[in-house]
Amino acid sequence: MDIEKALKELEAALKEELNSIKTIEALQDLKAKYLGKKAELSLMMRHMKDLPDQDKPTFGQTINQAKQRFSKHIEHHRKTLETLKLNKKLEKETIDVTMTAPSYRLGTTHLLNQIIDDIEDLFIGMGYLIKEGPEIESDERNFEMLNLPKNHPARDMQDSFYVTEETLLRTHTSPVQVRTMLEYGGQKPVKIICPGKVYRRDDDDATHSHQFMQIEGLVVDETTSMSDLKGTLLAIARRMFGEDRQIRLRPSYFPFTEPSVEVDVTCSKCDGKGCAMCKHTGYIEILGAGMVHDNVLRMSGYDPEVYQGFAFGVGVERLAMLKYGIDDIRHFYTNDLRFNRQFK
Ligand code: FA5
Repeated sequence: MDIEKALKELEAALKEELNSIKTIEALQDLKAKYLGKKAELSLMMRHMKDLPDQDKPTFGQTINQAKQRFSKHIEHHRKTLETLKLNKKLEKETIDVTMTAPSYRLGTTHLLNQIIDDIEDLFIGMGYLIKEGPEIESDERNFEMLNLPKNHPARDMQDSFYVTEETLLRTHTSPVQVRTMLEYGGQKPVKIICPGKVYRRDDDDATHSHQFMQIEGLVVDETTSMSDLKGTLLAIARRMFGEDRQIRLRPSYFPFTEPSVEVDVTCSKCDGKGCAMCKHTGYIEILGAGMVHDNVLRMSGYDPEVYQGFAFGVGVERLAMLKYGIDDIRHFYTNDLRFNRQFK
């Protein structure tokens, strides 16, 4: 058998067949046909045993060289196929950078968080720390340690959601006052604001929600006076409603402060002249405040003979409603994006 001739013919046949191979899978089959165990090349190898010993090495070498050439042809074709496939894929995935892209609306910080951020910014600038407390609070810290013992009639001012007999969803941010004073061990001055969610069993209407936000403020040291409180409240009023606002304090009652005050700000709509928004009084009520009650200081470890302090608590929704003329508190929670997007 003329092995050289046979191999040449086989190689020519392989090359011919390769021309019509268009897929990797078909190439795989062709490879098996020409280089597999049952391929002609492998069968030729079997003839080796019939050859005289001196011819065997040349015969083997010739077959192996043919094998290498066949493999090369197949591999070369594989690369060509892969390049074609990749090019096709890239062609399909071509990006037209000149096309106009769909526009995405960016979200905005919720108005209530904007107000909180703004007030935090104001108070951080005055050296206050920001403190937070849990929304599920003990009856003791929410009421008792704020001078509201069990069965105290003033508890009716804040109708509550109890979780167990001794725990409830906090009705105000004032328990964070207690937590901080206890943490400081009655030893060092306190200067904090505490923003957070609070809960009351109030019926939802245009101005009341069962869940709302408050920001509490507390300063305790050896010299704090009512005039410091008034200056601080004026700073809040001006930050929220404009630099030309004035405030007035009216006597009020909170069990945890003595004296207690309600704070009104001159109406920003009529500039204090009287209009529908301020019910023709020229003033709008914005928050409750007072000097920390001796009992509260004492219960949290501060000696009222040495320390005194002021505190205030403001409803964030109320501030936002007054600032932007929002007529219904429910807008804050119904998540109508058209409402939210107005406050970029
Ligand atoms: C308090 O919660 C006192 N802890 C505030 C305080 C702190 C006074 C420190 C003195 C010293 P009051 O119950 O008034 O106070 O609530 C404060 C503010 O929360 C109100 O002015 C109002 O803006 C807001 N608020 C009260 N109830 C609701 C409600 N159901 N929905 C929305 N806002 C409310």
